[in-house]
Amino acid sequence: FLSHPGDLGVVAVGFSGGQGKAGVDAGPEALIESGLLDQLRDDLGYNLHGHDAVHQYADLVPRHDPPHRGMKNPRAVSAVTRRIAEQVYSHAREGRLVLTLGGDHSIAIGTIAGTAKAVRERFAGRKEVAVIWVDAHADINTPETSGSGNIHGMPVSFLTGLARDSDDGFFGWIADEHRISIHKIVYIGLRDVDAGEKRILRENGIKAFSMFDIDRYGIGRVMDLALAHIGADTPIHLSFDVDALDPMWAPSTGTPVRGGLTLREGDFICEMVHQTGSLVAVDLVEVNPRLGPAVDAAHDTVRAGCSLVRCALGETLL
Ligand code: 5AB
Ligand code: MN
Ligand code: MN
Ligand code: MN
Repeated sequence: FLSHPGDLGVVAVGFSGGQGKAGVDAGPEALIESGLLDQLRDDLGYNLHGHDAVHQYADLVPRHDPPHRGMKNPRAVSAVTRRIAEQVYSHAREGRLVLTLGGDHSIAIGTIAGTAKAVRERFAGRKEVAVIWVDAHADINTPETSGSGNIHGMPVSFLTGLARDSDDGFFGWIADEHRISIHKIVYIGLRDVDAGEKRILRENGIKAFSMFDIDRYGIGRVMDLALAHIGADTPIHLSFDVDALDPMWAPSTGTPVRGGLTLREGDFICEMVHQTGSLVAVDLVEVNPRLGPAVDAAHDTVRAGCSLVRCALGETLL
């Protein structure tokens, strides 16, 4: 397993403001306590950077944060994701693979903004990062199409520029260098997409493989098609929402949806992405150890999350 030693930047994000349920901010601590980072260092041989702290960003969360365009906690999420973008960028600029542990999925506004900027710089504007978004949900609501106002359901619309705001305090800090092309995102695992989101996906010709496609073609063909869509020699950011897994494997998450991926299918997605050799960043988000029906729920979910990360970082390939 020491055949791919490399530098790994770790950003542990104890943040839950992109949605309403407490506890998802304890996700990183639970993953780390179960030994994930030790495994990455001792068993996989990575050189870890920035792993000593779980960031809470308390200084960036205002006491009073009323809605803006229907978004909940907009100042906090904007400021925290802006800071995460800087953290991820500074790891990626050093040539490190970046692992971000969430936290709710709003934090991907920061992680992907950070890698998009670093990739543009590294390739002098000749390459753009591609995103593989593994999720039960499309997370592409605009503030106007969202029914909930929860920003964890909107990150892709801000990252693609479908949603914009001129005020720096409300994501106006997102510049062209932070954005991703709508043609370089691929979804896998979708099964709970809002009507407004379906329209956005359709009207923009966005590539998406739903659970229907996985049942019909199998995960192997779906991954071949997903990677073919991205194209070879394209840096890849993998953003994995643990709710893509069936609740049987990942019950402790804020918005579980039945009929999801098996853990093996999730691991396989991560292995295929690792095998491209083009991975530049991984997010694992929406692990909420405070939620779940049974006593073992949190333990199972954390264990599944650790497995996904280890597969993305190359553990299981020979
Ligand atoms: B998650 C919903 N589409 O906008 C919304 O967990 C759910 O990051 C969003 O995928 C789920 O509130 C966000 C109904
Ligand atoms: Mn989701
Ligand atoms: Mn999500
Ligand atoms: Mn490898």
